[in-house]
Amino acid sequence: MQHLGDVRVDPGRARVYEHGWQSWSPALAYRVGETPLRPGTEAARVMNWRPDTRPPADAFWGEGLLAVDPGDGSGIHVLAAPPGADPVPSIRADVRGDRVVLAADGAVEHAVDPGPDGLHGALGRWGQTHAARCGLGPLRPAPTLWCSWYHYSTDVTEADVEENLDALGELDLAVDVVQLDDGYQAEIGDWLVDSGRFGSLRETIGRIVDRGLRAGLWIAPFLVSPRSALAREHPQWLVPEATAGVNWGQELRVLDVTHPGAEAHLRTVFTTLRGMGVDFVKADFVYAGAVPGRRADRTASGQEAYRRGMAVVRESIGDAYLLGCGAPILPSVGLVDAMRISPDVAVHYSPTHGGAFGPSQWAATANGRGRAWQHGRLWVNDSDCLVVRPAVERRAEWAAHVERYGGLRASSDRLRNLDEWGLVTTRRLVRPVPAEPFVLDEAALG
Ligand code: 9PG
Repeated sequence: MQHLGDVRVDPGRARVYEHGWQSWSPALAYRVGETPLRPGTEAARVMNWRPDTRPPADAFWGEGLLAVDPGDGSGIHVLAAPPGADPVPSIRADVRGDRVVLAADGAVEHAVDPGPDGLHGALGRWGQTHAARCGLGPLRPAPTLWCSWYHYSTDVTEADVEENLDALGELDLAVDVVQLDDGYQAEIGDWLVDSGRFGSLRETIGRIVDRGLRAGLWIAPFLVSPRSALAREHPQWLVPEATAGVNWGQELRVLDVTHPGAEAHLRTVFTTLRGMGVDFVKADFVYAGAVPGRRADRTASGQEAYRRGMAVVRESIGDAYLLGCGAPILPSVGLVDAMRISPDVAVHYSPTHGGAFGPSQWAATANGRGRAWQHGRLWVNDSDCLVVRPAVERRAEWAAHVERYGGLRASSDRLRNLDEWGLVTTRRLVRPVPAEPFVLDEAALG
């Protein structure tokens, strides 16, 4: 690591903002005496932090972005990767009494923003400038959604979608897109093969479109299950020995999009889905595409492979709306319309699995605030779905969070399970939001 300089701070008031690698990684501000969250397991490090780095337990660590508020009004220090940095550098901040010692493993720009609006103001201005330097065009506001995941999980069936389509018609909800999540596919990687348990993807999409709604689909385009037909038939399309972690009870392999056969396959998958009527894509677990490894194109880094893979997705789906999820944040600027900026919400408030930053209302809320400055600048923020059925703990707090920080508004309850409050709240909050920055105050960072 190269030393970047020292910042003098007021140890009682100073804060450090760590920006994590991908959607599900923590992006939080800490007081300098606090201990930052770190992965508890190897799977969490790969899937929720960054596969190619090991953040220290005793120092702050940002992936491509870290900010220091000295707490004395002298301005916010923003340390950030320049546009196109590959690899995105890691930035380290060690607290030594009344100094914060900064270092990075690659080129980093260091600016002092005079404020006076704290970390959020400085980060928002950094985001605005970064977007312009990346040549980002106008942002597309998100459609409103109904999503199957947070009630049905992988057990969703064609009949469940049908039931909610009926309910949407009866309940007067302003939903544009019905987005089918994980569960329709035979295997991770075999996206065009129906799971016998689900029913028919093609017919489900047809039913959505027949009702005058737009069809949305979840897919994890760079993941391959070792159990899939794809892995069996085309082992040369996988990045040798690379792992994207563990989920669905299996170790996940990585698609090598720099292999011409794999790239052609990716195009076929997305043009076929587009041809079926898919008009909204939730491209999930896409950090996998950037996992380092030996690819067919030896000149391509993980990040380069990721960008190429996402470009293939974009080209193949035409003007369908593209939501990134589990996505490396800085390398995705310009590639997606909307971005999940938090771990998953859950029925419970505190994490019950997946470690300290596992699926939970607490973690989703913390990151929704920590990345609120990105909305309307880098993309539309997806702060995760509104879930307001009676079973949801502290549901009014979650609804208030979605109302304040949700740029993409999606309902993910079984609609017939909503009581009167849940229904009124869903009607009120599932509506279009302008793709313009939120007005934030310092309370946003907690
Ligand atoms: C479908 C889900 C939903 C959800 C996504 C994503 O670290 N993990 O093991 C991990 C697993 C699942 C997950 C996030 C992290 O959820 O965010 O909205 O689409 O996949 O499987």
